[in-house]
Amino acid sequence: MSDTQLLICGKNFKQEERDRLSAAFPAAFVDGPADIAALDAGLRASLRAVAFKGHTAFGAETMDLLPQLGLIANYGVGYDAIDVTAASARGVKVTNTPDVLSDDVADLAVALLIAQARTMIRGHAHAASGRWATEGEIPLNRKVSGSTVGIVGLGRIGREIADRLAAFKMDIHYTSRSEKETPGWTYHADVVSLAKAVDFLVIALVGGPETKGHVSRAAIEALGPRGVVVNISRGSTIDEGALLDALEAGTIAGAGLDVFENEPNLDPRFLKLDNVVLQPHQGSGTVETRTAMAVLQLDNVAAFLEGRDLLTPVN
Ligand code: 8YV
Repeated sequence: MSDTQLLICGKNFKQEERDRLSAAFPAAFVDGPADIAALDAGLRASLRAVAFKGHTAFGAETMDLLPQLGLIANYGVGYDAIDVTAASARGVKVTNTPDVLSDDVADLAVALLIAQARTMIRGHAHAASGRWATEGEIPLNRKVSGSTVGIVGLGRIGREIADRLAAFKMDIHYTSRSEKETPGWTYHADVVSLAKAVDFLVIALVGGPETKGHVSRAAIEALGPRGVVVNISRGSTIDEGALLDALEAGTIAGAGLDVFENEPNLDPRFLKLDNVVLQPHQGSGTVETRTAMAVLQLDNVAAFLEGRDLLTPVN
């Protein structure tokens, strides 16, 4: 049997993140959960912790390949790729990286909303191509300050988004599992009622089976022709087919999207639209925040392997 206790699992780990983890603990590396079965059985038997980064499923069968597994430390606040019920049933703890990324994700949500409403992608192309000088101004666009926004999910990130948009003098509406203490924002018990009441709908839900398709075709229809969807959560939280239908037909005005159902392979229908602003799931993607996430993940691994309390357990 090997004495390596840590497995770094995820091809998207940056070299410095891998180096930081393996400087703290001798570690093995795989590209993703599907590669764990191919590891030497002696190594698998010694592994006690997995540092995980990615969005491919980490399920019960993978856990069963690691008989000493006690921790899956996720790089990210959203841990929908990990079967937490299966982990709990096996006595495996799961940790995530909350809070440290909320500012960045909220910033990107606001940026997507403004970029869509103010046609900034078109504006950039117009200025950068020289057409401004030859063709004159772009068409007038749309005022953001003072409009009405609905936040779907007023958790940590949703709250940061709402606080920012309140500074834009926007009228804030929201849905949440229960009504929250707010400075007079309007609570809606369901997403269709929320969508009916607002122009901008910002999705800040957790991912996973409970929220799959939560922003339904009916909610998208309720948003109406001035409606703009912003999604920084998971592609799964909205009915993506219904969203594409509405964007193509112009039954809503547009969308600003950082997440997609089948990312990084976008539905090709997205690529033909001119009423969307698309980003490559980069909500938390600043040097500062990704460093903080990596350090928090390592701190959880260290706490576990050294027998201390976990910092940010989810089960
Ligand atoms: C990812 C995210 O973790 O935190 C989350 O839930 O979606 C992101 O921050 C990041 O893209 C690494 O996979």
